[in-house]
Amino acid sequence: MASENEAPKSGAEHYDVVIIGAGVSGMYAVHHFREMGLSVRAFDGASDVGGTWWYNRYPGARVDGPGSPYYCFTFSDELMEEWNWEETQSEQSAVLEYVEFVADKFDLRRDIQFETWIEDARYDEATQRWTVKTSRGQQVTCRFLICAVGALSTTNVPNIPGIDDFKGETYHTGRWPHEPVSFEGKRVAVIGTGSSGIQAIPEIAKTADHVTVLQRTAQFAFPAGNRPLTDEDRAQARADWEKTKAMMVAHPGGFPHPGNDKAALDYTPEEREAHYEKLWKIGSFHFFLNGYMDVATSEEANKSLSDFVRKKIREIVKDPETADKLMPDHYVMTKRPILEDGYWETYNRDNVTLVDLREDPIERFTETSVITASGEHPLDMLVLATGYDAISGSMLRLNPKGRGGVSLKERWTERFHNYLGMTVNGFPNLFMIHGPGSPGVFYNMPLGAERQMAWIGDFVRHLEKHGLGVGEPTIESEEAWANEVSGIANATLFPRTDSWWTGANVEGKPRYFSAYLGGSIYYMRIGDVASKDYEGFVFEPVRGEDAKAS
Ligand code: NA7
Repeated sequence: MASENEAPKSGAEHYDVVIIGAGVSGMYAVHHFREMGLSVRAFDGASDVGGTWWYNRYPGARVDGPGSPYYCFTFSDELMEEWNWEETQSEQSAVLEYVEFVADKFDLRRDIQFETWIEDARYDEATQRWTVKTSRGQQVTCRFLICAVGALSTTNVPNIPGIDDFKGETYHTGRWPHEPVSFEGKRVAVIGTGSSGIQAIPEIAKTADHVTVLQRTAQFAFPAGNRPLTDEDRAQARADWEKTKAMMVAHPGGFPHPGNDKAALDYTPEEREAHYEKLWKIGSFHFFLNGYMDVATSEEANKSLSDFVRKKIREIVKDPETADKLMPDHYVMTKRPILEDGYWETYNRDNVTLVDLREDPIERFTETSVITASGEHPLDMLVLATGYDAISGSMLRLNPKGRGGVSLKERWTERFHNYLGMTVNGFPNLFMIHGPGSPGVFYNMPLGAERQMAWIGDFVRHLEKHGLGVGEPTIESEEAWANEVSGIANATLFPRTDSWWTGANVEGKPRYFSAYLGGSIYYMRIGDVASKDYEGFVFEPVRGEDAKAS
């Protein structure tokens, strides 16, 4: 359990490193900088470690990537030896237990203060230090500010007329209560059919009286292919761990799979169909790891896969009208690929109704119902599976103030200016983890955090070695990085679809594809910058004794 919730201390506290967030990335940051001999303090609004995994307790929540045992930290071989993953697509509770185990093993909580929000973060040019103010009234200064604030943590709550008047239970999947939620005998509406909605809907439908799914965009979803891991699987994973880690580092997404250079258009339609059938049976992320690489770049290749999935949906969903409403019409993969377990079959149940909001939009909520163009749907509960102000949203919520008191919100009006996906001009010694301009959500996130933190650690050593106080990127290097990020994205179909990757899910947000799609190339690029004496950065010498690390 959380142990570091002591009352605020009087006077300012000083650390070398302040870490905002104690999810997977923030936890590793505590360990990494502590190992470097720096003084460290982390803060998190939650009551314990885990970040997204602490908050997302909705029914059906599971790892929806390539899965266990490789969605994990790699910095300690003992973790692979000691932790027994039970399934390939681990449940949320299993991932949370794992991160708690890591926190115990490395005594991370000693340097983490929970139930504490950072209300302000401000750079002081005279001392070359950041000062953060906490919700507990503390003032804490540091030389290095690590923003491990989460790429999927600021919830997106729809602004629908009357939604606040609704008197029934209302839950967002990203802020699910810790107490059990019963759906028994209840009429439940779910808004949202992204990863969270598609995981939650089948579970809710098992016990609810009725489920009304309010769908804005029909989605592609692939079988999760979850299976138990056996003792043999675990023994094999342990025996191969050294080799596996090297594969993970080399792989574009950070997973232990060989690279893939097969192109759909090099095969006949029959060969493609047979390959897709095989992958559909295996499930998990194999469509992306072992599928055809041109699906993300060629309209024709993309259509071969999207036609296949549409056919599968029609085969599973019995009512043709419902199946019609479930037909996705965007390029497959250009919204976050979704793994499902019984989602399509759920529409064969008598207690589930699908409302296509494109044809039948929501007009408003009342105290007891939602009214769409076609009529009123009485409700006892509303589940918002409406996602996040992703990638950039949590940085903007933090809204640090850099040189001259200029806030991130002021700098990020048109675009999320950054260099290497980690640093921002005017915000010296501030580092973002999994921020815009980095591979972030396109990469195995614990491994990505480790690799970004290794780079930041080297940056800190560079400052120490050369008697420098702070470093930050130039505007020119930010522009060049923006061109690089967009250049890679524009060679794919990803920017052509409205998604949280492009910021289209949040009103008023700059709309462009902000992730670095180059995968492992990213880590070569940042290594290259370091090896060239941090090309693209400017540095200031340490300004007097007061400015030195405490
Ligand atoms: P997502 O993938 O952003 O899904 C949110 C869903 O909610 C999606 O279907 C949205 O439709 C829908 N949505 C959002 N706002 C509205 C409004 N106002 N009206 C109707 N429907 C709306 O979030 P998830 O939580 O499912 O997944 C996020 C990641 O978490 C996921 O990739 C995993 O890695 C874990 P849209 O498609 O925008 O039309």
